[in-house]
Amino acid sequence: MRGDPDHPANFGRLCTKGSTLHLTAADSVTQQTRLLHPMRRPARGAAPEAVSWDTALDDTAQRLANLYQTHGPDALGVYVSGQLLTEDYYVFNKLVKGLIGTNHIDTNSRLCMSSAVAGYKATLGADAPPCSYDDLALAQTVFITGSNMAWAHPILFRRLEDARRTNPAQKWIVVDPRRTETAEQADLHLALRPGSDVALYHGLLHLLLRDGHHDAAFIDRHTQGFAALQARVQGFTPSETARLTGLREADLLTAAQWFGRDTPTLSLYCQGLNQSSSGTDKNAALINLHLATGQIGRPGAGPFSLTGQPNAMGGREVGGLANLLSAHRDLANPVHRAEVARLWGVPDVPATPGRTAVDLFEAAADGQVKALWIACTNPAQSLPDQATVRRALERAELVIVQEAFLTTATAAHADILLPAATWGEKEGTVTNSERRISRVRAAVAPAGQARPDWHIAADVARRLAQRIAPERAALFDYASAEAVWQEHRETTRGRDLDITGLSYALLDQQGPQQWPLREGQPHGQARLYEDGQFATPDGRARFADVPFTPLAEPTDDAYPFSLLTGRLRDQWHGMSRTGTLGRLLGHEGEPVIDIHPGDMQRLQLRDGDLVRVTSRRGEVVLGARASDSVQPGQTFIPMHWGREVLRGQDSNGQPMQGVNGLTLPSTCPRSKQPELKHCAVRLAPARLPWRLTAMAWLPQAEALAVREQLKPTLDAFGWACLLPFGREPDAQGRVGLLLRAGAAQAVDEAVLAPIRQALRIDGPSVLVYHDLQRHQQRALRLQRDANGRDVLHAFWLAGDARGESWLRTLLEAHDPLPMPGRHLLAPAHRLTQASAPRSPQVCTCFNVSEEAIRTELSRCAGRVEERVQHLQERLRCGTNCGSCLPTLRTLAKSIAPQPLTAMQR
Ligand SMILES: Nc1nc2c(c(=O)[nH]1)N[C@H]1C(S)=C(S)[C@@H](COP(=O)(O)OP(=O)(O)OC[C@H]3O[C@@H](n4cnc5c(=O)[nH]c(N)nc54)[C@H](O)[C@@H]3O)O[C@H]1N2
Ligand SMILES: Nc1nc2c(c(=O)[nH]1)N[C@H]1C(S)=C(S)[C@@H](COP(=O)(O)OP(=O)(O)OC[C@H]3O[C@@H](n4cnc5c(=O)[nH]c(N)nc54)[C@H](O)[C@@H]3O)O[C@H]1N2
Ligand SMILES: [Mo]
Repeated sequence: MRGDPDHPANFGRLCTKGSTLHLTAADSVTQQTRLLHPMRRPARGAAPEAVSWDTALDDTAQRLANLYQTHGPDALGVYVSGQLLTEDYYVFNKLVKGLIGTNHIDTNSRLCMSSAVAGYKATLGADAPPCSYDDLALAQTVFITGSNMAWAHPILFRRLEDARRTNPAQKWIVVDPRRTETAEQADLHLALRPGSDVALYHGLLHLLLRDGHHDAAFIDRHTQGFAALQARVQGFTPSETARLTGLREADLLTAAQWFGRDTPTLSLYCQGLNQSSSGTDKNAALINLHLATGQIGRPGAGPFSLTGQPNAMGGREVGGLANLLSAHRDLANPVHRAEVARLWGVPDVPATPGRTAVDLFEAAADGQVKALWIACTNPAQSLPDQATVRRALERAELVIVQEAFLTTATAAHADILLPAATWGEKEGTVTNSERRISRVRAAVAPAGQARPDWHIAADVARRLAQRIAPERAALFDYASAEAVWQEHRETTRGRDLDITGLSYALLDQQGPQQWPLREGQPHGQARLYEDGQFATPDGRARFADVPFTPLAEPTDDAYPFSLLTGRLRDQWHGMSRTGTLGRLLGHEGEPVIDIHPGDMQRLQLRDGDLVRVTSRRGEVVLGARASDSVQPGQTFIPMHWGREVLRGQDSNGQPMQGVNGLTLPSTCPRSKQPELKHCAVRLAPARLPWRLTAMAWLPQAEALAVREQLKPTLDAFGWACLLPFGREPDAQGRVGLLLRAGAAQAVDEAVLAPIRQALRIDGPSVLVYHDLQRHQQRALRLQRDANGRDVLHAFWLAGDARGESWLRTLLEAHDPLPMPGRHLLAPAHRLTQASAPRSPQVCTCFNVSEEAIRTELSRCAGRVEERVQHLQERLRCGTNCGSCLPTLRTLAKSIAPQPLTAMQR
């Protein structure tokens, strides 16, 4: 895997997930995890069986047609994804609105960007990020809010680091309740109270006006609605704002001063704003600051919403949401509906807005929506309030899952599984945050019988049309992805995102282009609104006079802790791909919840203890970790930990649903984006004294299949997690699998024996110690190396799992054992002695451990940047994707060089 040095967004840089793609797309992984052919489940709960494409497509179309004829078009719901290519998205949208005749198509972008869309439209008049990535280098103040760029947009963050290196006067303000790696590097970190953004932005506007840092001429000439907002922010005095946000007045003053400088100010923001019951207001209140200071439409300035998924922008462009139509048209607008109907060659498109993501699944849980067709998203992991999602998937009469991987939580509920080709196997286009359209090309053939999503959607559409509206079958006769794209291009004519000047050929010849790019124009537009003309009927931007509203679910006596959720550096959402690789689990290897050290103490928790996290909707058990990156009263669980990795039975005997079993379905009233970032929880030590830890090196061609085989068993425990481990495969190409579980009482041998067998910790080469009375089992799989010495290949500690860290060290080292193997069967408390846990991995690309970095740093003095450079030269860490640079810098700051000993000198 190599980046494209000529691509104007990344200049060849890749993140850890991209640079390991050749490993996660390797045959050994694909054969065990990908959905390789169409499948159908003979009955709910039964294993799915392979069928031909023709059978799968006919069956899908027939069952959709039956439900359509019995219950009408609104009984069908389609749920797609910002990871589809623009062409895929376009066909799905036309299929639902132009053929079925319902607007029940929504996407996971509802969980991601819909507040950004609503915020832009409410203020600037159109859903268009006005900035360019080049602005990162031109800004003098960078206001990063609700974004952990260092982890979630690492390539852009590298560009920002470059910018500050070139221009040391550039100031970074980071607004985040947590001290993230992004916040660590800020010149000013505003650790605001969760959900208090609107109060903060109003408070900053108050100060900007008070100190005369606003741009009266700009307000006068190019905006509307200032007076009402001005009246509102009068109340947001520094002391009141400090009270509402929990910030210091002095910090508010500094932030206002830096924001209000005459030099360009750029805001970068993401889910800390969007995923909120006041998501639209948060977005709009931030944009207010740019309008009031005239910080928009010029180089280095503007409100720049960072897009989440690779093609969330493309999805917005084709109007693939329940309230939108092609090319940024609005469903509510009869003229827009007529235009789209004409373009598609259908009499009309339905007027009633469709159900949005959360609502769609609630309607399925209530029995109103009977069919769910889910493509390129994993709602049984990523939607809030999983108990409802589960009911929806169980109650729906037909669940179609169009996926690349068979291993997702949603696939387990599918009646029909349609195998999709994935990135690198398909043709099309995507659009990034700076409105830049890139071509995506196939590098390899699709795995198994997988097909491109647009192709599958068009195939189903034609078959469905034959059954419900034969005259419309021809609407889906596309010869290629390019043909789909050309139709999409035509819908943009005369719209704000007009791309009539663009073609696949032009993209191939001249590389990625920004929209708008109208017919006859030589290139696209880098910045919008440079002339102060906004996309509103009178050309004036609108100030948003929005109230400050508290969180949907504030903490209280019953649920006293605030739970925040977000991303990890090396994982992608439900982990269908990234979770297959031990190397990507080197940074964060197991599900844990971050809790403030003071709270840990009060709850009598120590690092690694199990904690039961309970919200009004569900509970989950996971390890506790003391961390002062969260404030007292706050906790953090990465969004990735779903049922794919974290399982077990809750205290009511129900299967635990991962982090989103806890989160709540409240949404922003305007954008309908759910408040995935916050809910109220209570914490208690989880009393599961019986423990199991097993780690095994297994043949690469089997390990992931073993994991799939074991998953259903894991709900027998009170808590269990099952993950790959190991930076590299061992010398024989084996990869690691780690199982941890806990239970209130000793677990039956009938449950345990098949697990041991699956992990190959049984048979003649295994040393076993069983203490039946105390329910202790210890077992080791050893293998003789070429020199006749024993090497540890797997261990199993059940009952009492203490001592595991030492065994783990031996197992990961692949070294011959320092003592006879039977000594390792000694009781746990003796094993725990002398355990030296392995140093965590810092650089994923070059596999560099923290210990190696500490050693190297102890040998070199100098300024932080010099020491980091030294590390890069010596160990290569941080020279590929750069994701570990913030950590390297932190280490370089904190580890003092050791004076040389006489001998070294
Ligand atoms: N490694 C990795 N990168 C990714 C992804 C991934 O899965 N893994 N996913 C991609 C996608 S789809 C998306 S949408 C983006 C998301 O990118 P980000 O939004 O940057 O990532 P998150 O970690 O979800 O949330 C950002 C921060 O919001 C903070 N926050 C929580 N509540 C508040 C609040 O009330 N106010 C403010 N100001 N901040 C708050 C959280 O503490 C968190 O640090 O990442 C993209 N990039
Ligand atoms: N608590 C909490 N929950 C969250 C968030 C949070 O911050 N906190 N963030 C939310 C956000 S912003 C987002 S974007 C969502 C993401 O949530 P999801 O969309 O559920 O996440 P992914 O795991 O990316 O799901 C994409 C699926 O598509 C499959 N796939 C990959 N390529 C293809 C393809 O080409 N075609 C098809 N058909 N399938 C393919 C993958 O295997 C994967 O299962 O999660 C949301 N949920
Ligand atoms: Mo997202």
